[in-house]
Amino acid sequence: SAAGARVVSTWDFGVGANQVAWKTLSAGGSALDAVEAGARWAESDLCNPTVGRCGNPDRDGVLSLDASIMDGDGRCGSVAALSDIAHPVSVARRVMEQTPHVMLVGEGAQQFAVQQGFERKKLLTPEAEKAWREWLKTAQYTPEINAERRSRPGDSSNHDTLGMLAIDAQGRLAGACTTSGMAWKMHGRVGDSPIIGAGLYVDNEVGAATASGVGEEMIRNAASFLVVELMRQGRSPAEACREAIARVVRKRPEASRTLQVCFLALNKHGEVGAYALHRGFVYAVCDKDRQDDLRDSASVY
Ligand code: SD4
Repeated sequence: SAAGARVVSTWDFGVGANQVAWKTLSAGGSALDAVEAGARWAESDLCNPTVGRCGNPDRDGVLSLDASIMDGDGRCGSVAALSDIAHPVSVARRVMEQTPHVMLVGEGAQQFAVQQGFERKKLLTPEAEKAWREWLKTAQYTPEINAERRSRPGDSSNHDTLGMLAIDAQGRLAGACTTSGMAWKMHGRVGDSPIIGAGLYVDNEVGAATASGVGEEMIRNAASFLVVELMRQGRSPAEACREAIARVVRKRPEASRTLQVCFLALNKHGEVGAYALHRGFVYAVCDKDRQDDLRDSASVY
C-alpha cells in the first residue's frame, strides 16, 4: 500500500505536480519515477513563466533551462544552461543513468539529449518573447520578491522553480528540481537548481531538501546539503530550514532584505517543513489523506 508515501513541492503549481507524482506513488511506484513525472508536468505547464518551455529567457533572449534529479541512494544527475529541449529533468535522469558523469552543461547537454532521442526545438513562447522585449526597454536586473500567487505568462515574477521531494511506500526518497532560472539572467548563468547540494539534496539515511529563490544565495551556502545535514544532527525539517535561512541572513544581511530564498524539506519519516526569507512562499503536500494541500511557509520578514 502507499500508506507511508508522500510528495511535497514548492509553490502553488506544486499541487498539480504532486497529483501527477501521486499517480506513481499510489500505484506502488518509486519516489524517483514519481518526482520525474511530477517535474515533467511542471515543465510542460503552459502558464508557468519560470519552468520549462514557457520560461522567461535570459537577457539575450535565450531560454536556458536548469534541472536536477537525485535518488536517496546517492545517484544523481543534472543539466545546466540547456536550450531547445522540453524536458530537462528527464535529460538529467539520463545523465544519471546513462553516463559516468553527474552534470552536463550547454551545448554538450543538448548534444547528449539529442543522442538520447529528445526532440530539439525552439521553446520560447510569444508571451515570453514579448516580456523580454518589454524588459529590454529598461534592461535592469532587479529580481523581485515573489508574488504570492501563481504568475501569469509574460509576468516578470522570478520565483517559481519546481522543487519536488518524495518518499515512496518502501521508504525510499528522491527529489527533482527544474527551472528556467532567474528571468533576464546573464547568458551562461547557472543557478542553484542543477547543482547537487545547492538546489537539491537527498539522502535515504536522513531526508531531502530543495530550494527556490535567488540561486546565488543557495550556492553560496550549499543550502540543500546544509538543510539535510542539520536534519542529520537531529533538527526537524522545519527547524533545519529555519536555521539554513538564518545562515543566509548572517552571510548577507543587507541583500537578504530584498532577495527571496525558500527551503522545503522532507525527512525519512515523512515529516515536512519549510522556511523562507520573505513571506509569500507556499508549498504543496500530497499523501493518501489529501492530494491538494497547500501550506504557507513561515518566514523571517
Ligand atoms: C535560480 N532558484 O535559478 C532558481 C530560480 C527560482 O523560483 O527558484 N525561481 O536561481
